[in-house]
This record gives sequence, C-alpha cells and structure tokens, in this order.
Amino acid sequence: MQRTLSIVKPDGVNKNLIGEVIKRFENAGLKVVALKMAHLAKKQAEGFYAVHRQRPFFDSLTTFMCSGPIVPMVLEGKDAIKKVRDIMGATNPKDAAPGTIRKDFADSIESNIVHGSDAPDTAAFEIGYFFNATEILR
Ligand code: IDP
Ligand code: MG
Repeated sequence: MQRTLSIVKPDGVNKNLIGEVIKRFENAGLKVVALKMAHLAKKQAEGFYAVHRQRPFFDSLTTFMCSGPIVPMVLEGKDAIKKVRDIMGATNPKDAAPGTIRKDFADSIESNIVHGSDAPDTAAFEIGYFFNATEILR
C-alpha cells in the first residue's frame, strides 16, 4: 500500500471537475483517505512548490495556485503514486496520452487541472503540507 497527494487545481475547481477527477481515481481502485478544500496564500503556494523555486515559471505557477480554491486529497492503494501520475497524464496537455485528465481537460502546461506527487519522499512532504495525522483515515 502506498499514499500520494493529489490536488484539483484552481482551474479544475473552476471547471466543475472535482467529481470527475475523484471518479477517475476511484475507478482505478484508489481510496480517498483524506480530502479538503483550501484557498492558498502566495507564501503557502511557494512553500508547497519550493523544489521549483529556481524555475522561470515559479512566480506564475504560485500565483495561479492561489488564484482560487483547490481540493487537496490523499489517495491510497497499490502503486498509488504511479497510478495517479498515469491517470493525470503528462505535464503539458499537448504531450498527454488520450484518456488522461490533462489531455481531456487542461488548457496549458501551467493550467493543467491536477497535481500528483512524483515519488515517495515528495508524497510524504506534500501529504504533511496539507493534512495532519488526525485528518487522514487509518
Ligand atoms: P507535474 O505537475 O507534471 O509533476 P512539474 O514539472 O512538477 O509537473 O511542474 C509543476 C507544475 O508547474 C506543473 O503541473 C504546471 O502547473 C507548472 N509548470 C511546469 N512546467 C511549466 C512551464 O514550462 N511553464 C509554466 N508552468 C509550468
Ligand atoms: Mg511535479
């Protein structure tokens, strides 16, 4: 069993895709074990994406991530990290495979609907960024 953090980003919430995203994860056998809605301040978005602080898109990305409410969630299942990444599709919707969330719904490489942790260490950091132990089912 593995846990990962996913987020429906502001563009996904704005397009009424919260249910669609969760449905795709659940249909793949993943369990939602924590869920909330949040509206990040700029500093909180910067902290979440700290690994990208040297990238040219950092300011734009973190501004986008606090432009509206988001829905962070913890998903649990076998190979949860890879499953979520496969369901999301490539970062740039132009490169995303047919049937992935980003191919089906994303407008751009930045406004790409959904986040998913990319490795066990980042998943642990990202889950802890949004949820404390009492907020995650056990
Ligand atoms: P990922 O979300 O597929 O893991 P990362 O490379 O970790 O992609 O980038 C984090 C987020 O930063 C992306 O989901 C996207 O919103 C944004 N992003 C990535 N690359 C670019 C870019 O070249 N221009 C603008 N935004 C980008
Ligand atoms: Mg990433």
